[in-house]
Amino acid sequence: MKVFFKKLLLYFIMAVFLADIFLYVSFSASEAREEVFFMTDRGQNVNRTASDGEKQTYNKSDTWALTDALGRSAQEPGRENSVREGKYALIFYHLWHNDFMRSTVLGDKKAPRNVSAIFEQDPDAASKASLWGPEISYHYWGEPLFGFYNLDNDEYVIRKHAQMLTDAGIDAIVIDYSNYCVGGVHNESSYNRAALTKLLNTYLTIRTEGGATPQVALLLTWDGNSNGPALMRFYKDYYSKNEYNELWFRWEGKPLVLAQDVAVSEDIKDYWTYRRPWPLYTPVDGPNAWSWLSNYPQEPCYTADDPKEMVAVSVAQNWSTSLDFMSATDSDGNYIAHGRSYVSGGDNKLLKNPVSSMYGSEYGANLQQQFDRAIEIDPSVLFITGWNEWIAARFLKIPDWARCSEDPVLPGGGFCDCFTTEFSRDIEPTRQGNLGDNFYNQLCINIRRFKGTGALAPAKEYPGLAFNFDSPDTGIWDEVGYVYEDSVNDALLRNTKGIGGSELVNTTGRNDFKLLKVFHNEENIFFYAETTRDITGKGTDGWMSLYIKTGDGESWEGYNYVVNRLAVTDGPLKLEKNLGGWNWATASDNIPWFCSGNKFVVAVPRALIGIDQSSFSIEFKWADNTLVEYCEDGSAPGDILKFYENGDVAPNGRFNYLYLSDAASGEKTDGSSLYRRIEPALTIGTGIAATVAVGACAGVAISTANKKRKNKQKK
Ligand SMILES: [Ca+2]
Ligand SMILES: [Ca+2]
Repeated sequence: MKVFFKKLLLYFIMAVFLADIFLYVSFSASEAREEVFFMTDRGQNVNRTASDGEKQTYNKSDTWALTDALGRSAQEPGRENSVREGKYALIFYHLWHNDFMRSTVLGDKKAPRNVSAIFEQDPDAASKASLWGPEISYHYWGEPLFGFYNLDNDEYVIRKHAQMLTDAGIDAIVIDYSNYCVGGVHNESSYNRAALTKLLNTYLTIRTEGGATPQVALLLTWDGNSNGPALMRFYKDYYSKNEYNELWFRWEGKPLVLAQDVAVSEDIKDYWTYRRPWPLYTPVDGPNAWSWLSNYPQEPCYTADDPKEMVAVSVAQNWSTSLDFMSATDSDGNYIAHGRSYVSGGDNKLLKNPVSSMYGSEYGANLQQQFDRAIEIDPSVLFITGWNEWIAARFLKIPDWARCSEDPVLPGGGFCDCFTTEFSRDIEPTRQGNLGDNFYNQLCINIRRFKGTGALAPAKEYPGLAFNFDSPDTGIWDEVGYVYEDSVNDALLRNTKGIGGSELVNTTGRNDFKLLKVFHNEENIFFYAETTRDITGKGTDGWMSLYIKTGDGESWEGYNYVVNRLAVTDGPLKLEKNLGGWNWATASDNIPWFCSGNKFVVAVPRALIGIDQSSFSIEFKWADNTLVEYCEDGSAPGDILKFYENGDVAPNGRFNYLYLSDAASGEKTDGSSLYRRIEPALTIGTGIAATVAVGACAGVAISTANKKRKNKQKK
């Protein structure tokens, strides 16, 4: 009885604040439609001073090579620095999963429910009420790569996100507080206090360790009257505390907040730089307003000084002629929101299955069109939506403001801001559908287009110089070698509970790469890896492996060769050549190596990897303990997403280090050729299903892992 009452009360509270939001949106939407303002040419951008926005620590990720699962590449660095000053990239970020899922988990034993998985199992799920959670309960559109995480306690994920976003060139996360203090009333369940505190403290720790994180800004509800009470609360709990000072994203010299200065007490009013949140997908109605979602062609948000201060870029949009649902259908039952594959002016698919591979969601055609538009305008800031929203409430009655949707909805219900793989707007990687890490890499590629790259100096040949494996002297590396860095403290361990109580465990963090060096002579390329502590784990598969991309021949995810993939105990290491997919053949079983303390060295004969010319460029990557799940035949599957999840890799994620000999040109591709390299997003994405290269073998391992997790959940 008690639980039932509590549930009713929670639903009532939720309904009240949702209704508040919707009423306000409905009002301002109709108002704004009356006077749609189109931005035309407003002249040149203004130059900003360095104090306007703080830079994250520079980790040289803009000089790393990157080619994604679809063959799309990032612009490579040239010999000269081409970083464009005064350009910033911000991304919309969510902390809400635990607080907003709390009542759902209490009221639904099957929570968290996964909308895309429900449709994958039964394409007719929309007509079956029994497959869904209660009305107004939250559902995930898919499962994140890192599982149904709870940021209140999951430092592993906060650290992974910080690293991935920094590597992508994101300057700040903008945390969604649009649901907080609606109506001016503090509500602990939408304050996300535990998650915000955990995130800020973890960011501070990462910085203390010498690592990099994005800066932080908040976005409050667009009801200006509610902003005052909210800001005063945030000031008391966070902004007034000196230790957090360094984390705020500063704009015009002060911490940026997306809010209005209405009803903020005078003593703290001047603390922030304000930008008014603009919730519609139309151009803003005046200066100093920022949108975070906009229909193509987006127009710049502006100030009196800067005609193109910011342009919004989004993955998908659930609004066309009226604010509406991602699950909206036409009268024939075809889904009509602007999903991941949607292209303005394109030949878009109208389908009845919202997870159909016919969409080609994985190509991100919508996001590419939005990026192309924004980069063409070339504002000071790109504000990208978004990273990790993941959840939306299930409505059985469509509210009045959703004018395109049919009411009554199908028994499955309606979902407003995110729905399925196609109809969602998160960039964070997932195994759902074919999305993989495509959107993350697309983000990296486009931010690099916008912000430019650092310089990559030529690597010199040292004729006659060699590392002597018979009489090893690691001092040689103090004098020579091209130097690369990897983040420290990123060989992470995880043991926490996710949403719904699932155990999220990862024990693969082992050797933590720190410093990597390379040099070559006429015959060999010498690779050196240094870790933060003494190297452990000898005798296991995937121990201190070196992946090499020469660009020639068969490859797995671009890698033509790998050194030390399989367990060794003694004797020389194996060099393997790729035979296509995750199939390798021994090219040499005589690779010399050295390991002592925290130092590891191998020499790869150039002739064996087809590098016999004086001028060459290769990409390489170190990986430790990423191969830890096995197929039924005992072999480890080739699953590149494990580079994000397991052990440590250098450089991070799918990136590779570039090693360009001094004779190699180092000429960067110009913007136009780069554009051609990512253009397939627009042309292929019209319906050809892609295959993210994960072998059948990987499927076995993944489903086994899922079973294990389910079993743990039952206990
Ligand atoms: Ca590391
Ligand atoms: Ca790393």
